[in-house]
Amino acid sequence: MLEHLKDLHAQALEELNRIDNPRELELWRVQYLGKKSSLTQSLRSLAALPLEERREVGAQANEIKTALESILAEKQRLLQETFLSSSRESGTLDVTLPGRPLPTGRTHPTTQILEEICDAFKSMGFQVIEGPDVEWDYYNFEALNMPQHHPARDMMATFWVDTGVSGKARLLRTHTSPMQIRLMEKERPPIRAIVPGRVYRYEATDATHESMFYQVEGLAVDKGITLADLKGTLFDFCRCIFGEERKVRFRCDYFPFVEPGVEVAISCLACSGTGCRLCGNSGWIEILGAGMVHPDVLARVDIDPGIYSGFAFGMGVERIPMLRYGIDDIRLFYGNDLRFLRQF
Ligand code: FA5
Repeated sequence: MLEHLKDLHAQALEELNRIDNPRELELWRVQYLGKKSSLTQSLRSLAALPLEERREVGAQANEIKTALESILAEKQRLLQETFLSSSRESGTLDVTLPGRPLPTGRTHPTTQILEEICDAFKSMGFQVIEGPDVEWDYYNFEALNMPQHHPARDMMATFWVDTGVSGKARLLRTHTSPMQIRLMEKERPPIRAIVPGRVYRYEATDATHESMFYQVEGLAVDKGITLADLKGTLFDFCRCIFGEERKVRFRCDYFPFVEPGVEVAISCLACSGTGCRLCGNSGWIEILGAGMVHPDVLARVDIDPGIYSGFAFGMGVERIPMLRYGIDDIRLFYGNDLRFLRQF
């Protein structure tokens, strides 16, 4: 056995001397140090030898293995060096060239602001939930006090998926408010939740209107909730997102599913309120609609409006970074122009 190991060692060294390329070196490694090599087999068969012989053969086999491994590493290094210097001489490889930078992705500005909005409301105790983009007519309109032929349906031109009978037709949700109903059907007060998501409107686009954009819906239902709670929550939110110095306008508006309804606008950052293309020369940009949940809506989901009350709001997400960074066209968000997206 010892003789066999010595011969093996000598043969391995002799063959290694003749090798001058990495492919042959790899074949050599497999033959002399691989799992099926004679050396590995010898080490495996040690258990069958008598104790004395086992010690001697084991020590010898391990010594040869270590020697072959280190000479292999040395040969690999030499071959690599030879390869590099010959490539350098023949001019096929310029090792001084800097590596090619890999382009790194980044978070879309809408996602960044959504995370910020969610964090602001989470810190006020709201949970974050999501709902379906394809919605039933019932949730999008009927349950929100907009039966078929109600004029308020015209405020939100709709992409219909299929036009079944009223309530059973399906559409791309025109706002996140249907989640108010889904939430109240599932949970009993106290409820405090926000719902971020995409909404769709079949309308002509302009600097502040897209046909697909994001909204964040908010809903709070409990005993004793008043308009003052809504105002406090939204003012806190605006201060948190836009800073103390931004002016916030709170005034009456109409939405069939709230009573009273309000609209919140922020003084235009692009023109500081003097009027520009972004704010349609009004000095203000409307960011959300809100109000106290209509008693009929509460009653429809079996929440007693005599005991409970609630507020709801729905904000346009893209308008927030538009205000903050002075972006004067909402269509830039989904145009996939990397020059725009790389700025955030
Ligand atoms: C609604 O969608 C109501 N669901 C909001 C609401 C919720 C009212 C809860 C009461 C209670 P409105 O259509 O105004 O309302 O849209 C809300 C916000 O979405 C607007 O203030 C605006 O910031 C944004 N928005 C509306 N239409 C567009 C559009 N085409 N492109 C971009 N943002 C829009």
